[in-house]
Amino acid sequence: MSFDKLRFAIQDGDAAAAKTLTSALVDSGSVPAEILNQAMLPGMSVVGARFRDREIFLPDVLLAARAMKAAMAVLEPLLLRDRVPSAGAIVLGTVRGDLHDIGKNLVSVMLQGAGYRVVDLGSDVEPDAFIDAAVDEGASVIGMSALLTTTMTEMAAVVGRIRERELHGRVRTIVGGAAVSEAFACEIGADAYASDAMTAVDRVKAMMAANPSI
Ligand code: B1M
Repeated sequence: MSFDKLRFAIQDGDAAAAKTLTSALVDSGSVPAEILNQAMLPGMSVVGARFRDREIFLPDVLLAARAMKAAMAVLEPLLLRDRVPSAGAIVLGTVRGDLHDIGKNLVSVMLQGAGYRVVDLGSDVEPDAFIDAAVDEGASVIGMSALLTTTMTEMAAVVGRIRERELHGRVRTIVGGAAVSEAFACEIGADAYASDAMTAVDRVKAMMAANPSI
């Protein structure tokens, strides 16, 4: 079965079809990471471009997001299947004012798949809530996602609060999301940047190796 049908189901916001097609692809032996990278993510990219070009509107994006989540629900257990025992804890969330959580959820699944315990705070997370959770959970890494140019500045607020609370060097930060770049991460003093979920795992591994817990 081709990946195109699933890509179209996500673009069209058809959650039932997205779920059925993902299950069918899995049953026919397709590799979960390929389903994700060759059908689901390209589908969301098309949705983003169409929304930007005003070819579709917010309700269409919401439907596409639901379809993406329905497909992810099928893949998630498979991506987590080979999980190894916890290699450390990481606090993860989407920053204050930002409700986009699909990419953050993907990062969470990949990190869990790599053996990390993820404390997922959800979306619209206050700066100090990230830090409180890291202290409470003994997590040496805080991961932040931002999709809006208006909310990416919240990442700088978290980095600033880590310094003010004298936790710098003990709690490290990784940032990502469509609005964020390597240059921005450097500018705000974040410890790492990742453009995608797989790279996020590599960056977290490197940080955890240097500093497994606070
Ligand atoms: Co919104 N939205 N949205 N949206 N939305 C964008 C981000 C936008 C680029 C669309 C566009 O104009 N082309 C635009 C932002 C423009 C800007 O700021 N420059 C936009 C806008 C404007 C808005 C609203 C303001 C619209 C409005 O109300 N007028 C509004 C804001 C609401 C809010 O947050 N306060 C809004 C709302 C929504 C929905 C609720 C409808 C829905 C979100 C549903 C949800 O997440 N539960 C939505 C969606 C779906 C999108 C697009 C189309 C798709 C985002 C997505 O899920 N992509 C998006 C367009 C786009 O990004 N091209 C858009 C798939 C996902 C897998 O990718 O999240 O980038 P992404 O994650 C990647 C990497 O970035 C990285 O790994 C992931 C996988 O490889 N990554 C990390 C992500 N987090 C990471 C963290 C890391 C490391 C890597 O370390 C911790």
